[in-house]
Amino acid sequence: MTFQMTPEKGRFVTFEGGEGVGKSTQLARLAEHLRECGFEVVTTREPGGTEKAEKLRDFLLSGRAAPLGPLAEAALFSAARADHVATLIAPALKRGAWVLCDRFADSTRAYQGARGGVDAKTLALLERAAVGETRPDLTIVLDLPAGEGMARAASRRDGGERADRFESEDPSFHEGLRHAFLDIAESEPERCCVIDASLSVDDVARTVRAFIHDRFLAHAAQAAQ
Ligand code: T5A
Repeated sequence: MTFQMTPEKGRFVTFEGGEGVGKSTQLARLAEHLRECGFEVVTTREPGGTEKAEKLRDFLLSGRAAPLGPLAEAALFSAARADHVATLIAPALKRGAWVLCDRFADSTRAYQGARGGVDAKTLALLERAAVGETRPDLTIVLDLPAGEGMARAASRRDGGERADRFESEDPSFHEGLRHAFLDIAESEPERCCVIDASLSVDDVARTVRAFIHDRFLAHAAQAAQ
């Protein structure tokens, strides 16, 4: 189905969850589907998405920021996010594009907050400064037992690649992350939907598409008739 109408403003969809749950895979599948529907789609990721933010990504994921502690890491993720929002995300939304982002502010809440121990008030201040009004319209939380996600992430890495800063954390850290994302989704049900990521790639993609159509496109299709 092709949608002839251009939305009055773009849609901002984020994918969240633990390591290896299938965020990148599902983001690519949704982007393909939305492009087939006739929309402009911008795909991006965090940390990263802009030249400056990608430099911070290298620093953070190499583990060189780890000795500074979770508060400093949260500040660096937020600095990368501020540039990403101002330079890429907000302008794309303004011109009516869909922006699909692999991780966003919920990852800071889960990794540096729930697991790193940075207090919620401090994180809320950093989030407000970095994100402003550019908040996701929908966050898809892919849910999978941590062991399965870590096994998927390990099988994706080629022989020489090492686990990064956060993949190297112990299993209890990753199981805690899973619950942190579920807690976020439970606290903001109007923004978040949780999808069982243990299903096949095709089944998860179908479920994601169904959420997108229910939330955004059913109304657009009716209006276009
Ligand atoms: N971080 C990030 C913070 O600590 N704070 C922050 O604020 C932010 C933004 C980013 C790291 O930074 C941390 C979190 C992360 O540790 P990253 O490299 O972007 O690092 O890591 P991830 O986001 O975890 O990305 P991954 O690539 O590891 O996982 P994905 O994207 O969830 O999974 P994907 O799609 O690459 O799939 C992994 C493997 O599983 C297969 C795929 O083919 C692939 O081989 N797969 C499936 N297999 C079976 N069934 C399915 N349904 C499958 N779906 C995918």
